[in-house]
Amino acid sequence: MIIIGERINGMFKAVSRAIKEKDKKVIQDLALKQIEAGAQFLDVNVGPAAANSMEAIEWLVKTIQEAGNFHLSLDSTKPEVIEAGLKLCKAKPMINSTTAQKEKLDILLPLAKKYNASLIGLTMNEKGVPSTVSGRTEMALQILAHTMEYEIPISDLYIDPLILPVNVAQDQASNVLEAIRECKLLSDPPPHLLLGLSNVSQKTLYRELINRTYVVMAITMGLDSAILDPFDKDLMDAVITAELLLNKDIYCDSYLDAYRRKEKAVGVKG
Ligand code: THG
Repeated sequence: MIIIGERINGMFKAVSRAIKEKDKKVIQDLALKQIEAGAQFLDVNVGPAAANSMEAIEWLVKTIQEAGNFHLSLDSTKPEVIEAGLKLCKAKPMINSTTAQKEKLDILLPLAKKYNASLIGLTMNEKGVPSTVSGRTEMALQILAHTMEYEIPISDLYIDPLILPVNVAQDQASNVLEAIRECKLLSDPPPHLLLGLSNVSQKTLYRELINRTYVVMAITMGLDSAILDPFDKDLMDAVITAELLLNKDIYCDSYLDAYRRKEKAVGVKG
């Protein structure tokens, strides 16, 4: 699994405050601790409150890279904010994200190419997120076709079928699972499949249990990457165990430790 740490997001009050007050330590601690916990990428989102998002993302990227040259996932709906971050990235970055809208693809695919970045493609367009499995799969196909046209390797494409909170869109959780399975069949080799896992449990009780259960179900369907909270050790252990049970790793009594050691030695995969 490719793990993208979700914690550097202005949605969290501590991060939003750190951005406002230019408190480097809060951000650098979050970066180092997420990597230590097993994240291979760090999602970087200035959040809704940032007064100047260009300046905020530049400060975040510079501040994080003072702690190490980590792979960053630049999370913004504004291409100009993403590009401001891309210009500063030292390790291969990820663009988070494009939608299936042609106008968006025609801006973000050239950016991915110019900066040799991976790209997350959300299965949505100007009308929103489709509620059916086939709607999501169709949009994934549009993103895939454009990626090929721009001659960007499919190994750099991450399709995100967009999981919604189970307390407001309960029927969507199973549709997303089905969409993951179908999107894996769209090309050979297939694109990566990614979720912003914590969305599923926003404002629910038993958040950790819902996240942990859903990630295992999604991995069974072919999920191979997720934006999640790497500080949730039970969640990370569930991810590692799901991959073991799908025969992606060799069993040994100390497989949890062995996986963590191997991840550290190998660094980023895919
Ligand atoms: N797909 C892609 N990118 C994404 C998402 C996605 N980026 C953002 C988001 N979704 C993934 N990241 C988070 C980060 C935090 C939370 C959920 C998803 C979260 N935050 C707490 C909350 O809302 O309850 C904040 C609590 C606090 O303030 O402390 O749950 O789907 N490509």
